[in-house]
Amino acid sequence: MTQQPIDFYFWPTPNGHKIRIMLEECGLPYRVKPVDITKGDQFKPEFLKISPNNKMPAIVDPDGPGGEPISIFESGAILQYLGRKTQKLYPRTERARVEVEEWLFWQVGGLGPMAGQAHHFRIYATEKVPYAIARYTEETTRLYGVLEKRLKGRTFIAEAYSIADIAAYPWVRSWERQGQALDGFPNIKAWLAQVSAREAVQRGMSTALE
Ligand SMILES: N[C@@H](CCC(=O)N[C@@H](CS)C(=O)NCC(=O)O)C(=O)O
Repeated sequence: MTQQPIDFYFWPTPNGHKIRIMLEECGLPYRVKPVDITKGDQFKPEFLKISPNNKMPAIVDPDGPGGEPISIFESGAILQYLGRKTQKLYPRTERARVEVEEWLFWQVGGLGPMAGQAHHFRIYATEKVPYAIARYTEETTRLYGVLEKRLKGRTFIAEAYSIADIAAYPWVRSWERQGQALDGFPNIKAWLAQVSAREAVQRGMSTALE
């Protein structure tokens, strides 16, 4: 049976791009449903039924478990679901899976929120708050240091290219907006080049809303 398209609730931000990259990597058909977070679409009652935390990305897979539709919010949960569904980029052996999950949760609980706050206070905040700028820029630098160390002697974050790389990539790619410099992070530079070279990643970074 051919797979029906997944409804993909998207706005072009790093969290949105994680899922677009995964859909492209897995070759899954999808239909973009724009959620314009600059205009408040995330608060619409129809969207809140899918994503009660009023954030994109979210998906509705018409062909979910048992052949019934399923809706999923939170980018980490979506990446895991798509990895299990397709058996791609999410290893099945316990040791390898735990390793991917450690770095996936490191991204969704650490790098994403901290880099997001750095973006916010450096670029969008209507008030310039030096303490907040310094706090989030420095914490992001610390997290980049952790990633740099992890990538020493490795091509990818876990054993092989996985959802852990997909989660981190759109954030690290925006390093300049977070007040970071990559001069002291040669392993991150090499990793960014490896991941950027993938065609599915290039397609997944598309900002197209249809
Ligand atoms: N933990 C969430 C974060 C998603 C998130 O922060 N989405 C932002 C855009 S990058 C959003 O939709 N913001 C709208 C709002 O907060 O009102 C995930 O990983 O999916």
